[in-house]
Amino acid sequence: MAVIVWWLLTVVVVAFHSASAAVVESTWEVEYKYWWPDCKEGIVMAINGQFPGPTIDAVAGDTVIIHVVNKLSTEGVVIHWHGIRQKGTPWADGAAGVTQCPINPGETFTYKFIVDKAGTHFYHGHYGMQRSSGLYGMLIVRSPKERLIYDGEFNLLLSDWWHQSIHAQELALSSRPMRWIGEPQSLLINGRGQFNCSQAAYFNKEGEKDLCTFKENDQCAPQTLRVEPNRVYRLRIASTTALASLNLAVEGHQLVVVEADGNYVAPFTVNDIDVYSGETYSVLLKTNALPSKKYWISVGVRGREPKTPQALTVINYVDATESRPSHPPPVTPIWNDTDRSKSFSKKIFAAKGYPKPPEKSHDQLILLNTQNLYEDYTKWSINNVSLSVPVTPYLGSIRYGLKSAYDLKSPAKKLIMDNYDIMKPPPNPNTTKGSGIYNFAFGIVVDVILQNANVLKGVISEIHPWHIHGHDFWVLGYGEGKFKPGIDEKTFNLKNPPLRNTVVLYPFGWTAIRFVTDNPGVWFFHCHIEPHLHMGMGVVFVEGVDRIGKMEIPDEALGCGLTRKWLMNRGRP
Ligand SMILES: [Cu+2]
Repeated sequence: MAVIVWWLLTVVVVAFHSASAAVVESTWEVEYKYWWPDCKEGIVMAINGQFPGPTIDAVAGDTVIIHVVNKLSTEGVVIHWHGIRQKGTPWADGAAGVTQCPINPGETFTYKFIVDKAGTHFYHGHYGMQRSSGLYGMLIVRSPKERLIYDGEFNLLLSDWWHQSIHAQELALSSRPMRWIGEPQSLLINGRGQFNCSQAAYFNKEGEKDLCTFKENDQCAPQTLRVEPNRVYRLRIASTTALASLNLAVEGHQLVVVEADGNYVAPFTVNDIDVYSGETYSVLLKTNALPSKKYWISVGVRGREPKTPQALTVINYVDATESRPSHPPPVTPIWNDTDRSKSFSKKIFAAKGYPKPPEKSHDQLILLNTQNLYEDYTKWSINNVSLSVPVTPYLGSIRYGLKSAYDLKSPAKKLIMDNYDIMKPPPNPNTTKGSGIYNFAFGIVVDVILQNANVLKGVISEIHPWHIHGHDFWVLGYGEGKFKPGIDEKTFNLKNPPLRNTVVLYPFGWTAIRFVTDNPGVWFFHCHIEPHLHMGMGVVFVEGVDRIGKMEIPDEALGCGLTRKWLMNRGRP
């Protein structure tokens, strides 16, 4: 495979704070709207009447100010800025119950934070399963000194879509017995998909749907990417799926992966790219195919048996004479070829110039991921605790020392796993529920080993993309089977591990990450699969309790639960 070099020899990480930093300010009204994301009418959570929400386009060092007006008539809302570390502004992270109270209907909350580092990011709802209802959009932070060379760019925000409302989905998952929500009806590219028809039906494949007849201005009509020949385009890809792991391919073109989760990576060339929920990538695409033709971009499901058709859109060269692509869309790699997925993950290394991780860690967590039952409700547990997020946001209860707001007992740092067989269903299916935290001193190095296991029944272990708030972490390695403490650490990549904020935990295996507790605050660390998080698959990290105790947190973030009471009396009994 030809190595394509459009990349400068070194990439220097610029922690940039420009003297000319600007303010990017908007007011966003969040409300339900009728919409046709996949040509079938549904309701979406729209921002200022748009779905997906508006793209934030800022430059590193800028201050972003978003006034979120909750125009939902009966439910609270928050917005999380996925990939933004919120240094010094943990209350602006937008995680309900962790960093703030949900914004009440009719009320406005102002998010104000600095985007300190360039990268491809997105934002999304983080209360209940609101992300699944379409509350998301892109968040692009540009570098004032961009090292990548390209002529144009496109955003591809990928999501999955159900016809059942999120309220019905939340109830189904919280029922006893649990009712599974099933696979998504459609995949969407920039909020557009086709449920009841196929754009590629003219290839007359057996059992295929009818050819789409949408009109250009329909809400489900795909956005064509118009390109000029022999140019380089940056595709900024983000996945905000509720469930689906995805694979994206561009017919007739290779992709050079250059960025992952807002960090440059050592460039490598692929024919297609896996994208898990919570991840972002930039790839460079050279338009060196026959310019008289049109080409498919296809997005399909990996990791779960796909029952959802591919999402499609088209790349058009300006002088294309074809009316439509003359080849069928790329075939998504077979869903259960986990080795292929792992080989992709293992190609990702930090670009030159990135800081190496500290040589040693001060603390280590081994987090066993299991599916369990709690009083016959189906739950996901971490070290035998299924997270139940409290009403009073941790950031507030820790700031004001309100110790009855959450469980003071921390979950286990590691289970005694000697006898636990991760290849089999849990011998005792029952788990516990809790709201305990992991408490870290400021400025230490923490390793987390995510350990996967078999689910409740059958021989199945699921994919879990884990996302951290307030940080990037180094991905030190992946392994098969059960992690062997004292032995597997020797395999860690300490030379050029990529910095990311989301990492996949493969079935029946482990994933190791390292981060520095350099950001005082309370940070969610959780599976980015929306139903899994809803069923308790997350933990909470508290960093630098003493520093949190001195923070000036805006009262507006804390007007609920015990912090509301505390603020009403300003601590007077
Ligand atoms: Cu999960």
